[in-house]
Amino acid sequence: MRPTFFFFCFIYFLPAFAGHEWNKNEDGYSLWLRYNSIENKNTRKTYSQYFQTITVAEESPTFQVIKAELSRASEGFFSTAANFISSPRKSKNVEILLVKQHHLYYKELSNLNYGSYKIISDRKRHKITLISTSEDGLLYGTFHLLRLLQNRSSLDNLNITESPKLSFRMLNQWDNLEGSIERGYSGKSIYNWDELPDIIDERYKDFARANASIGINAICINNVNANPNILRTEYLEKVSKLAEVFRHYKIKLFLSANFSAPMEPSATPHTFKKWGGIGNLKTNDPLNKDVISWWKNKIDEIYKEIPDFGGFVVKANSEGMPGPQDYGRTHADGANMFAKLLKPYGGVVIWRAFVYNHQKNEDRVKQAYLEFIDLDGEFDDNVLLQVKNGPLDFQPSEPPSPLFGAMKKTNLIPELQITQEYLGHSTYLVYLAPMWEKFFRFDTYQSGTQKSTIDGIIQNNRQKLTGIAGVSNVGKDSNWTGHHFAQANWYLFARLAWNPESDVDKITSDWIRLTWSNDDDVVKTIKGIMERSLDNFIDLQTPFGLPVTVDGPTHYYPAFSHRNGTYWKANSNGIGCDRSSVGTDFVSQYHRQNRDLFNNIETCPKEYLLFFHFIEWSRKINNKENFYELINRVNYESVRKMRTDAQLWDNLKGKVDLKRHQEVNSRFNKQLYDAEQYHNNFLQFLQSIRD
Ligand code: GCW
Repeated sequence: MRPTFFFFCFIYFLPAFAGHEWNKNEDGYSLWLRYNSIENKNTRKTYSQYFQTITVAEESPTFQVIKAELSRASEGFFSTAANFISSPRKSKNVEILLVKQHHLYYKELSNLNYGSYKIISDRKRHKITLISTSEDGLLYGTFHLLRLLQNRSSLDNLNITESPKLSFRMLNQWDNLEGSIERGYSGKSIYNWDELPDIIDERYKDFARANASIGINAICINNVNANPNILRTEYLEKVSKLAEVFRHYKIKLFLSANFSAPMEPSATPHTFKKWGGIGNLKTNDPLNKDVISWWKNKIDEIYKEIPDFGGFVVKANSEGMPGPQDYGRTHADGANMFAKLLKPYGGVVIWRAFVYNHQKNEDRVKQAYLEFIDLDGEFDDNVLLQVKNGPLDFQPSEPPSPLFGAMKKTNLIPELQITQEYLGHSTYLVYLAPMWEKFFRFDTYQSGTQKSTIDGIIQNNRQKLTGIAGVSNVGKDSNWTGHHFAQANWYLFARLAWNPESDVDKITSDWIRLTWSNDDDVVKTIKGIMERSLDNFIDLQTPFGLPVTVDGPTHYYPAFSHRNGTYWKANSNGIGCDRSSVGTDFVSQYHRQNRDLFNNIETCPKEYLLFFHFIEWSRKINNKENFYELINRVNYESVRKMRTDAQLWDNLKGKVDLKRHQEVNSRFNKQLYDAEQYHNNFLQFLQSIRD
């Protein structure tokens, strides 16, 4: 080829490729906040007519955040700087308004939950009005509006009203002070404790921004297996810097508190030479007056540093953590001690219900209920009891915890796990939407409530202290979550936290459009891969709801033989765990309708079959197969289906950006290899017990 011809081709085709989303080698850091250039000329023209001027009449740190976001979007979409004006009288085009009492929409908006907003547009005047009674609402509304441009929706004649259904939409980070993350698979903790409070990493802001963009408004920044040192004065100075960053994004900071902090040495000679502000008491008894006054001083100190501090998350008397029972007190005694001290500041205590004891001669899945049911009505009204979605421990397939139907007088908030502790870490592509959707729609049959499904129950708490927590999957990896697709679980969690009744299908499409592509075929293919991924995973690792088949330390590698006899058993007759009324009788912790459903092998949903029943290998399941044949086939097919989906992804080469495409491909390769091993381990195990 002659050089001039080559040069001509290069120049000629360059513009055609330059604007395509898939031509850029993105690393995933932008998450779903990609404001790529709008290629379609008509769309670009219509959108830019709306965006010629933007009226933001108020000034505050959060308004600064809003303006920065609009500027970034304007640069990205139209390659022009945003044109802000501050006088509403001259207002044209986009107008961002904090409504005051006399305003037309004031009444409507103030009857809705805090953080609500409206987006209204007028096509003829090319005018979009975003209004709310709070800065929070305007922040969320701004991201909503930009989402419409990102997924190329029409901006004409909008009439959107959005209102968050839960008040605390919270992330729990299991980050340790030395930089590791418990059950984290995407690098180290984002917090650089050694550098704080002097150096404020940009990532803190980007993290807050990402969370605000999907409505998260509370973050507990340290592991529930809490290191008491976070309560030392020197750490609180660092924490307050993070709270400052979060505040502008309307995020409240929470801390996990270690129940034994009062007894910690106030200063240790080596590590905390000049550090103080903690401990030295002889007891942690929550009814002891010195302990109470120690916590009071600590809480006063925290609020002096962080006036909008959210409160504490407490893991007590669970997996070796200290708690009130060490002193013969109840969980309510412990929680209420904190609640009373936090109340004057408007703080809350989030008490975890994840308790069990291997020493007890009782089916582990029954223990949390037995521990808490008699305490219903005993908790102060600023206590929120945080209950894991399932009664065992974040399994790929387990029934909802019976506590959601049972506790009537306690503020309950569910805890979901975004990080994939039991779901293939950040190696497997597993989209958790189907699990969470099923959880929210589960009917507890609790009487006396307007809506007895879990999404209804959790909206009914006293004084609107409602919420939900998700165990974060964020780390220092360049794409935040290790696997590019793990971003979807973070995104989906937050959107469901905003409204657990939302249409999951719609949110999934949104995420794909914002993160990968607006091409309908691409969206359809990716959605299929995502939607099938959980079932495939369940069939591979926890077929028919057989819980915990992974090894102890990693929760990743197969360990069927080792696990046999813990939460289920298998022998030459069959496999599973009898939790029916003639077994451990766990079923009786549910209301009658569910008890009957789960109790009967014929009606028990197949995804929970081995969770509730011991099934004989020879049991005929359908016309062709007995249970042994069925479980073998299902387990084998899971790997085959994963392979098909990996191929579908591979076929998208050239339709999404190259670097991310390749990175997902290499994770798929590892997933397929590991899945094959898992399947083989299962086959060997079956053979060994049937021989
Ligand atoms: O699932 C188990 C995890 C622990 C975790 C615990 C909990 C933070 O294996 O790593 O500890 O649950 O939720 O408290």
